[in-house]
Amino acid sequence: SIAQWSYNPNAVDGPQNWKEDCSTGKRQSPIDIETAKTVMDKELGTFTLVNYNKTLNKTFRATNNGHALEMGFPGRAYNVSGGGLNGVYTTVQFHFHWGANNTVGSEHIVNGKEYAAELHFVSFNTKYANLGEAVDKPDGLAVLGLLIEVGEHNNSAFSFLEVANKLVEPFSIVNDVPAFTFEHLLPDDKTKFFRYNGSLTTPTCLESVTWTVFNDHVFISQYQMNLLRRLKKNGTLAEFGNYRPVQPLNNRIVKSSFP
Ligand code: B30
Ligand code: ZN
Repeated sequence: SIAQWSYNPNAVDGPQNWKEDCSTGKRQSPIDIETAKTVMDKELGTFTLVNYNKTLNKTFRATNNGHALEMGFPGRAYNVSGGGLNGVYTTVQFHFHWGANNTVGSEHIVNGKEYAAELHFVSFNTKYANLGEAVDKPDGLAVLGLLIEVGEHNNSAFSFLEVANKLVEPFSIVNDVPAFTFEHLLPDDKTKFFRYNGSLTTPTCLESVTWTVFNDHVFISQYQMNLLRRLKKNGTLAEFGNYRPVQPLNNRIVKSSFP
């Protein structure tokens, strides 16, 4: 089925009217992380990020998938474990969410504060055969979320964003992006993070994600931010961005790895 959905808040297919788990779920994402209500959990420990510090002899696939800029990776080279995750998760893609201007664009917000963009490293639990098998399981996915601010300095780790110039039209693909090192995209301090059980932030909003949102932010330049804003989906990505509004916490507890 070709389910139609958009980020237009006033449209019949906008976020308020998304169907399936988006409307019926009780562990939906994103959320507002109210730091005063988080509960520290010493057991969360630190992440083991296999090959995140290496530039492997590979190429990545960059796509405008119609709702975001996504970088896909072949094979199962990049793994995430530790950090309170049960088992080993293998990274399949990362993508960005952003806004029409720098005051909006992140999906998660912290104490009501929105950031200009958010990066999601998406990994699936290797106890499942593939992403498709994992995507509807309660422990199927682990997403690492990074809050992005627009800073004065140019962060060369994000220079791959130049590929956005070739991804302006929806469903464009660039297959031969030279591999780069993920570690430089992550905040220096990876020991401070928030943890909760949530969902995919796009339809069908399946409730399969163990969420990590790092406490420290990363910076991109205004020029790099504007590269993301060039992507089109019938014009609506530039107009409304591609971030979902925050969802009810319900009875969930947000843990923190630090006091
Ligand atoms: S997110 O990190 O919560 N924004 C998916 C993974 C992570 C998030 C959202 C969605 C996902 O795997 N969706 C199903 C597969 N998608 C591919 C994709 O990720 O781009 C197919 C699709 O929707 O039709 Cu869009
Ligand atoms: Zn996302």
